[in-house]
Amino acid sequence: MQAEYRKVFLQNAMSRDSTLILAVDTADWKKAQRVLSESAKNIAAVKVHPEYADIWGFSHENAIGALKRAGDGVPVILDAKIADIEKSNAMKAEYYFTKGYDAIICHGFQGEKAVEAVVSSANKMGKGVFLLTAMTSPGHLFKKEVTEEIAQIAKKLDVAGVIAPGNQYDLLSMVRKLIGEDILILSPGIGAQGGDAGKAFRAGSNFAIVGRGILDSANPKEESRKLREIMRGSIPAR
Ligand code: O7M
Repeated sequence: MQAEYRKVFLQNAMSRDSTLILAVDTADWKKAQRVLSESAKNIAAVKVHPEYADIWGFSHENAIGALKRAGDGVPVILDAKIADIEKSNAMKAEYYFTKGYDAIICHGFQGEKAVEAVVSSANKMGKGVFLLTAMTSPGHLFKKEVTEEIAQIAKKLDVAGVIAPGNQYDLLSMVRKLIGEDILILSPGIGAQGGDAGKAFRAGSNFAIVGRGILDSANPKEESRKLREIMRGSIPAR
């Protein structure tokens, strides 16, 4: 069932001709709206933290609607980083999916059963799950063995995709080997956190998640166009 969502996500990316995801990380809604509409033609999706709806003064439903309007109908991925026990994870996933988010980001370190709760909620509602296998932050505690085990959970549950650091290429290629060719890799850490889109792409990433590199650039349209070009070809014809 996650394979179905993956197909929908990929078809969307192909029809928008982009594998760039904009992280709309700004408390200023006017800025978010402006940058998103300027870069809409160059992006496949947006990623948003759950707090922004409230920060911008919207309900979740209205925030999703406003993002989609500004972004020419882009899918909205919720960066909820769900990390709880089975029952609580199921509650959180259902809550957010009911609001209208298209996909959700979930931690993996809480174990397979707890991740499965998010996956089954997503499957019931035709939504996607992206599993976090490691983080970009300096000094993160995702030891290689932990990332390996989370990647194995991703493969076993056949999630739509995983999140793997776009600034740690060895880790990225290790994740790619473990999950196989079908499961998508979405990579943050490009630009402001030192990662290079081309290197991430060559290490096995399919989608670049970029916030500050676009939001803080003098020309978001041009910056997103450049990143989109660098990532071109990151989803081989399937
Ligand atoms: O491009 P940036 O550095 O301005 O923003 C990166 C975004 O990706 C920001 O929204 C972070 O919360 C997120 N992110 C990371 O930076 N590192 C990670 O390891 C994981 C994420 C993320 O998206 O997790 C799903």
